[in-house]
Amino acid sequence: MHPKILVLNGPNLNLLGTREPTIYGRTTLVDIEEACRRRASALELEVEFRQSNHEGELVGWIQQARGTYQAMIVNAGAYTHSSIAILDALAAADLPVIEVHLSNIFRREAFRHHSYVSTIARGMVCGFGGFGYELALEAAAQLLRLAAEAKSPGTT
Ligand code: CA2
Repeated sequence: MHPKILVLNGPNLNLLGTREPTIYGRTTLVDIEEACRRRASALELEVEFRQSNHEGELVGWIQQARGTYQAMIVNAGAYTHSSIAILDALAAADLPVIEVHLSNIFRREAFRHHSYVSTIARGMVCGFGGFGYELALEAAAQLLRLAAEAKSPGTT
């Protein structure tokens, strides 16, 4: 069985490709999900791709991730900069987290420069649009390979 990766998307990301193309481009979230599926299959990973506009729903999904998924890729949208509830849930899940943002949050307004998610993430990809999700999958695959190798040296 392939390792399972949960890809979580926060509020307003369902609007991708339909509004504000100068900031977020013309790619839709469905396009990004399809690209993730192709990349995951090449990397021998399984992906579950979800989006919610509700903080509590995201927290619920994160709480349920333990035991089912081996890593999470998280674009918490605006909750990145505000949600201690999402941070606490991610910390409790105790799974490797890779943070993704479409835009380079450090080139934008000062309030986007702080990320609660970053305080527990293994790493962050930002500024590469939807392609960043594929880079995050590559990083997840590598993290999981290294963890498997550390557990049973010489068998992978
Ligand atoms: O760059 C990112 O991926 C963000 O997580 C996107 C969030 C923003 O609040 C973060 O600071 C950075 C916003 C997502 C909103 O997406 C929209 C897409 C199209 C039209 C309107 C909003």
